[in-house]
Amino acid sequence: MSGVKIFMSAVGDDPSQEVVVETRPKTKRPPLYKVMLLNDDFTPMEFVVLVLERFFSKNPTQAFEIMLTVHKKGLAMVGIFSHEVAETKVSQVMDFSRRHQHPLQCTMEKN
Ligand code: TYC
Repeated sequence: MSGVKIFMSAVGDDPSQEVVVETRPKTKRPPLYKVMLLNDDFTPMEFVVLVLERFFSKNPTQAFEIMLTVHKKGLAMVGIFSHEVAETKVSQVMDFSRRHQHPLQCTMEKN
């Protein structure tokens, strides 16, 4: 345990009566969020591969494999990020897809 030690005197100022209370660390790690890509029947496979390369820094082989997993299983996790970064990725994918008139859906969920 790496908490702050609190020294308190139980009985007046008598140092022999001192007790040590070790607290739990108060710094909690922020939660992480999975970003998921969802399948649909209309978005072209090449477009999904492009999204994975552009917004998730996947190489062409990784991007193709993830796209195929989504196509076959219905969805796949494409990355895990802080809340702020996950929200940005979801917005970027949704905006990009909408601009190209594809129904591709991207969501985030608490890990
Ligand atoms: N199912 C789509 C097709 O057959 C391809 C696709 C893959 C769409 C992954 C979305 O997240 C997706 N054209």
